[in-house]
Amino acid sequence: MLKKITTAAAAVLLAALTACGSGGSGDAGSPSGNAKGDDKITMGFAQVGAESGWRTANTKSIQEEAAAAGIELKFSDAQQKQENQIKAIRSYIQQKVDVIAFSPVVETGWDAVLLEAKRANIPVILTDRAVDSDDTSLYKTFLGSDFVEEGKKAGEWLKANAAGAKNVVELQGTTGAAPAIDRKKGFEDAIAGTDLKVVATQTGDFTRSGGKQVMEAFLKSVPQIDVVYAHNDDMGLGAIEAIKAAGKVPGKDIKIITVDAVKDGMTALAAGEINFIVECNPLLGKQLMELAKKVVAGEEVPPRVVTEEGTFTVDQAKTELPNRKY
Ligand code: GZL
Repeated sequence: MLKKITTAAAAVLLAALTACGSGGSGDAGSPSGNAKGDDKITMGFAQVGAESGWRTANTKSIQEEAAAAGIELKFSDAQQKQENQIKAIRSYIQQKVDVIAFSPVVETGWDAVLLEAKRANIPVILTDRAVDSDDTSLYKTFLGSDFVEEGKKAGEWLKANAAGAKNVVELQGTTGAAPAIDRKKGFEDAIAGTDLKVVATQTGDFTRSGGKQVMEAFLKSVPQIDVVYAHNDDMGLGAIEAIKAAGKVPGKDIKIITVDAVKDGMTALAAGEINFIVECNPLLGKQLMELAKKVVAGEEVPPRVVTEEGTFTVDQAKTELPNRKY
C-alpha cells in the first residue's frame, strides 16, 4: 500500500502547490522547458483503457490540458492490461520523452519498468491510481483521490440512512486496482460494528456489463439483498438493469450506492434509481500538466497531491446535474 502521509500534511502540501500554481509564470529564473533546452515538453501518457465514463472524462481532460499547456502528448490506451501499459512506458523511454505519466491499472508489478525510467533519467508522475512499491524514488508524485476516504463516505452515508437494511452485495472494481482495494477497505471500516454486512462481493471490472452480469448472479444466489455498493457508477448502472429485469425497483426495493458521479450516474441518482454517489474527480489534466512542468524544470513537488471531491444525494443531484462537465 502506498505509504500514506497524514491528511494534514497532504493538505499543507496541496496548499503549497496551489499557492505556487497561482503564482502564474512567476518562476522567473527557473530553467524553462526541458533537458533538451528547447521549450516544448514531451509527455508519454499510458492510460488504463476506456472502461468507464470516468475514464473517458479523465482521458479528455489530459488531452485537452496538454494542448492548453503546450505540452506534446504521446498517448496510449492499454485496454486494462498491465502488459500493454508496461510496453507503452518502455516505448516512451526509448523515445526519450521528457516526462512519463500513467494510471497504474493494478498496484503491483511496476518496479522493474519504473527503474528503467529512473536509469534513463525520465521522471514519472502517477495519476489517478497508486502503486504498491516501497521505493518511492521511482516516481516524483502521486496525483489522485483518497479511495479509502471515498469508501468511508459511502459506508457512513449507509449507516445514517440504512433504515433497517442488513445485507449488502458489493460490486468490486478491477481486481488488484488501488480504487478497488481501498474503496472496499474504507466501506468495511465504516460499517464495522453495525448490523450491515457484505454478504457477497465480486469484481465487475469497473464496466457496466460486468456490473450487470455479477448482479444477475447475486439476484439468483443471495436470498435477501438490501443494498448494492458498487465501486463505480458504471457497475451500478449495470446492476440497475439486472434489478429491473428481476422485477424489482432500484433505489427502493434495493438501495444503491456508487462512486464517481459521472453524468449517467448523476442522472440515475436524480431519478432515485441510485440513492447516494461519492464523487471521484477525473479532471486531473490541469494539475498533471502543472506538475509535469515543475518536474521537468527540476523543481520540487509534493509527494502526494489529493484531489478535491464531494458527495451527492438525490436532491443534490437534481440541482447539480445541469452543471456536470462529464
Ligand atoms: C478512480 C478510477 C476508477 C473509476 C472508475 O480514480 O481509477 O477507474 O472510479 C474507473 O470508473 O474505471
